[in-house]
Amino acid sequence: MRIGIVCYPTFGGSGVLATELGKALATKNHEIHFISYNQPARLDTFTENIYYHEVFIAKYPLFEHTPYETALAGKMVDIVKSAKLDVLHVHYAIPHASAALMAKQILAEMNIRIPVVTTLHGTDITLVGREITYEPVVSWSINNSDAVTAVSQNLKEDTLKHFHIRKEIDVIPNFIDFNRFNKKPREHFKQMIAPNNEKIIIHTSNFRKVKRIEDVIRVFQQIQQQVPSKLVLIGDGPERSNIEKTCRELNVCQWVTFLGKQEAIEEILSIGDLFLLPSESESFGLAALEAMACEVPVVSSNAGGIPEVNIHGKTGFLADVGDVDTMARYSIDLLNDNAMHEEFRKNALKQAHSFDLQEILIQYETIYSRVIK
Ligand code: GMT
Repeated sequence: MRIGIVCYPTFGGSGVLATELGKALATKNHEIHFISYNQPARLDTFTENIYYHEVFIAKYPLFEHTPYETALAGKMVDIVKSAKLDVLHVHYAIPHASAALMAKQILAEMNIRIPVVTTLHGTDITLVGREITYEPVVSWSINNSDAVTAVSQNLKEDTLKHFHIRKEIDVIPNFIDFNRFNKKPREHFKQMIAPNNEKIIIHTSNFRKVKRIEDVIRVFQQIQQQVPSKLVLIGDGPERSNIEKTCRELNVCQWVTFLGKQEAIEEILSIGDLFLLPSESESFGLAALEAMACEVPVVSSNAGGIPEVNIHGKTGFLADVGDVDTMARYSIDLLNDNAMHEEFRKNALKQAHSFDLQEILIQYETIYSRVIK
């Protein structure tokens, strides 16, 4: 199939997932055309069957805000025609889905049929999409897409609850590529971070408020008082200076390492003993899945779709959003009990296998075939 993938090019979960999906589809001989305003972060090497088309946004003094949606729709029209695409798969409703539907209508007038598959990722539904000005556009885009997928059952339910939806929504969860995400022997690296064999706690995100990274620091402070440990923070974003401030206030700076944005997250996860994800809202929690694939148990909040990934008492523990004390208690118990920790490591890996890329890929291919027919 010739598939157009529209996504955000940034490090955020939806862009990462869309890029990895395209790369995997290309290995199965599909022709993939990425359309975005920048080269997607994980599209960093030349790969056969993959093309990248940049959306150029013409500037004009009249525009206080550049009309990205219009430029994107125009680009989609162009690529559908020139590359003879069979399907457009847009990731994140705003503004990708409505732009794709505009392109679809323009193409229909040229007697070209292009089905649109929309994948909902989370904040397009749970946060920004609910804004009173966006809601009617998001509802309309979902109802008029040829197929709609949500990355968790919880996100599907949230969508049905908060929008006016007539369209069937398929749940296709996030996936993991085990060729990349697996526990690797990285003793030298562990030695560098934790020279006295301290436990290594990891959090990775885009450092936005919704991730509640201050809770990560508060949980870690309590862990540190009971268990010799180090905290490794991967990523960057708007909350960075607040987090540094919290570290200073709680007097934990000496045990916290900020690694910034990292490409090879799996290398760092490989030396982890525990992953923390206390998010306020999380449609799925790809970061937790990546940790579990590297055999790292997870202590998380029970927000959104996280309980579909992290199983309480098996692969880690869940607590209410903001319940730092309970998260700390679970973490300390787990880190102090070698047998339980070993069992949770194995369970985490086993659970991660239920989200194997190869299986999930087939589900997307089935949807493409359905809408192309
Ligand atoms: O939360 C992020 O880090 C980015 C965000 C996005 O919109 O790109 O990720 C969302 O999509 C991911 C991939 O489907 C999910 O795994 C994340 O849970 C989801 N984030 C939220 O719902 C907050």
